[in-house]
Amino acid sequence: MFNLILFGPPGAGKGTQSEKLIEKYSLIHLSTGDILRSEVAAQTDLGLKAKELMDRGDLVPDEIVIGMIRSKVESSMDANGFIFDGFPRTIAQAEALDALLSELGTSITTLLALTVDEAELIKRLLNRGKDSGRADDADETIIRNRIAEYDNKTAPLIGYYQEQDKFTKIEGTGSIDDIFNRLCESINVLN
Ligand code: B4P
Repeated sequence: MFNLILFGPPGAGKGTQSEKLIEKYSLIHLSTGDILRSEVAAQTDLGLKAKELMDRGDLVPDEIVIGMIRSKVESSMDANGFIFDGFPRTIAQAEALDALLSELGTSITTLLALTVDEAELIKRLLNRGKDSGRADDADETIIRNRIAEYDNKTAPLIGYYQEQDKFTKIEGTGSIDDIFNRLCESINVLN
């Protein structure tokens, strides 16, 4: 299996590029943000717990997202592989993902990290907030909190994957197609 983590701060283009990559490489897209938003829309118990945290720009507790990912991965083990988009976001999530994949006889192939400067991230998210209906895109203070959550809890994953020799940086500014081509070049070396 080819198992890719698409990594980067909020607004780096993970969701945007995942859509294109799943089509080209026939991978299953697992976005914890999308799964959580569908739980919120369906007003499930999990969604009700997650909504307040997401609206503030805080991370949702590890146990919740790890449980969601486990059930999705286990039910798609006949796939060519997965794109993990927005997951893992903490060291505990990364350790749980490694343990789950090893239990299922597979592993992470590589992590591609989209790099975008903070001013551009804020601009993109505020722009999406004009019509996304997402409370977490609508307000600059909340966007800055999401970036702070990334800096404090998610950025330490860089070292975790560097130690496994699985970390590659990809320039995340420019046109969507140019960034897609950069990602494909890295994937084609490994796939
Ligand atoms: P996510 O849904 O993962 O949201 P995100 O980080 O904002 O990334 P997204 O994929 O949506 O945006 P993209 O960069 O593609 O998370 C939302 C919340 O869910 C989190 O804050 C947290 O509360 C919770 N959550 C999710 N996963 C979790 C986990 N594992 N653990 C705990 N909590 C979790 O795009 C952004 C914008 O930029 C778009 O409008 C796009 O059109 C635009 N864009 C993309 N590429 C561009 C380019 N090249 N040029 C110009 N604009 C571009």
